[in-house]
Amino acid sequence: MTLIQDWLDRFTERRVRRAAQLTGRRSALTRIGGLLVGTMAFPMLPFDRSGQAHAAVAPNEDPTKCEYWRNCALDGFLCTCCGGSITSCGPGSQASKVSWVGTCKNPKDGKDYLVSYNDCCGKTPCGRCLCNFNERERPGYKMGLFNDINWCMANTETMYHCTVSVIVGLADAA
Ligand code: ABN
Repeated sequence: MTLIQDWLDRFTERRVRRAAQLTGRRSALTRIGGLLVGTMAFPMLPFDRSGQAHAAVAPNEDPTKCEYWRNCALDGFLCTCCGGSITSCGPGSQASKVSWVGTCKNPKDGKDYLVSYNDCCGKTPCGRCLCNFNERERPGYKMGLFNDINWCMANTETMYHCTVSVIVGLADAA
């Protein structure tokens, strides 16, 4: 065999092997394996879930009452009395795209939590369980410090129905 034939042989073999690697069954398995290992790595990333650990409602707590700790800076109707829950709007209404965020102390652990008060929009005012807490509220000249606002303003459906109390995280997490 001449040098050129030898080189051509090796060149062709390399090309054929490469094509088989790219399109063959083994290649597909390798890719699927890589994907699985990749997606399995995500849950190990260091997300801060400390706020969520205290998001569950304890058996001795009543989120349908204004006095329930997460409602400490809420001004509106509790969605827990309006077909929703502490964190969901219930059928027929949608969570506001913007919200008022307050700080409430959880009596169980003495820690301060950021609570997002999202209004639920697109349905007539619920009219049940009206709470009006104004802790740390400031007069209406500064919107971010004033909670007597219909936060449905940025939604397509702007009618106010009720308000949910969603824990965002620990207030002092730096
Ligand atoms: N954020 C509750 C609300 C809705 C309409 C008017 C005042 C307050």
